[in-house]
Amino acid sequence: MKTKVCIIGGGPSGLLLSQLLDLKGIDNVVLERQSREYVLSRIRAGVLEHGFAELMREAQCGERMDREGEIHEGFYIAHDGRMDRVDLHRYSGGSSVVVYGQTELTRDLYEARDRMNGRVIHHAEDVKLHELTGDAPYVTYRSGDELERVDCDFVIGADGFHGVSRKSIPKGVLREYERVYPFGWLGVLSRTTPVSPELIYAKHERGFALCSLRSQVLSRYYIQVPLSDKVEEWSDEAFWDELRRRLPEEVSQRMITGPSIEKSIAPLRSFVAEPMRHGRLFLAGDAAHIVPPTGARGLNSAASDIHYLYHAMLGHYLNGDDSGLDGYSAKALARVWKAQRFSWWMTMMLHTFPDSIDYDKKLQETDLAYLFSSEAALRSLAENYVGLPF
Ligand code: RFL
Ligand code: PHB
Repeated sequence: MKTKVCIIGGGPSGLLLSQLLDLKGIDNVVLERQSREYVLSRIRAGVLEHGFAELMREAQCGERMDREGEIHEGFYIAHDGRMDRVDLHRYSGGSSVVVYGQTELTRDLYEARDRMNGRVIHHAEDVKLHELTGDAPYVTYRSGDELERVDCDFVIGADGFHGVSRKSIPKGVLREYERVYPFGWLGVLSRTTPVSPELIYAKHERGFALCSLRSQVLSRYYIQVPLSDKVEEWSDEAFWDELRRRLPEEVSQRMITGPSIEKSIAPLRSFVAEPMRHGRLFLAGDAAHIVPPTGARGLNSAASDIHYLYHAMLGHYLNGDDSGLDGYSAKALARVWKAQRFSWWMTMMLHTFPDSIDYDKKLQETDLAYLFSSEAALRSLAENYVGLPF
């Protein structure tokens, strides 16, 4: 098979780029290892920044998001038994975020690809990237017993943290920066009315908790747990009890609980791979960088990569201008590192660290005290949370 752009990974990054390129007549193929059902069963992000929402609209995929997504103009930080609100709208100069699940957004992207007869190949096994530094790269994969080959101009590695693309870059070329946190998030999705119409990030000595939502009838909650915990060890009842303990009483009293429809543990990690380009391979999204979910930046950072990559591809194919492609890695990384900094800061401020000394705890308290006493600090938080400009 021959195409212009071969995209590895049919998650939100890969599908969004595929859709945007196709709308401009740039032929592409998406190779996804899993089934569509599997991809759509992953419960992940919930908060989209303005720039991402715009990109979805540009991809002609924003209709349901605009209809069903919720605009959030603020969120709460619960600490020391009280709730402080971060007024995003006020402190970001009128901006907001959209609460719309990654699952729904990915479904919208798949449906858009279907409508345009986009080529998304599922169950692509054993994907291998070849001749990335030459003029004629190609990708091979197995489909059942058949070995298939895709010849292309460019390969996009949008295959997430565990994908094959980043690993195809020689060790001597790639530099990796990583911080692994000594805890994970246990998440529960339940068909219950959310405890709060706006998100609550809760700092508590027993551990961090987050009250989020997908709609006014679908709640998403998380609690910080040790890495040694197994999801099977957490009954629904134990989860709700622990969540309640970590919230201010006025909140836990009005918590409506119900059976979990999904329950999983995600480890927390910060990770960046540099550079994000190797020859004709370009990395995007989780394939190149991971953040702990505390700042809701992961999917949003993927979106900014796609924005840069999309415009770089337009430059190449429509104007014969390669400056976007040449500048991609540096431009994307500059923004990626700012999302890293913000996510790290939110994580450090709000979690309980098993090895922290009294001095560290005092600094955490002071971070919060400073935040809610300084308009400059609130502006900085709001500016980062609603998303820095692309
Ligand atoms: P994905 O979603 O991992 O998709 C990659 C796809 O590539 C496929 N794949 C392969 N395909 C072919 N060959 C191979 N060898 C392959 N290896 C892998 C995979 O099957 C998959 O379909 O990466 P992408 O597209 O870059 O998207 C990134 C986002 O998924 C991620 O950043 C966010 O979910 C992070 N995140 C959040 N981000 C936000 O912006 N806001 C949030 O509120 C937010 N909350 C979260 C999150 C992530 C979480 N977890 C579970 C890590 C909450 C959680 C709990
Ligand atoms: C979510 O709803 O899954 C969610 C929201 C905000 C975060 C992380 C996850 O910071």
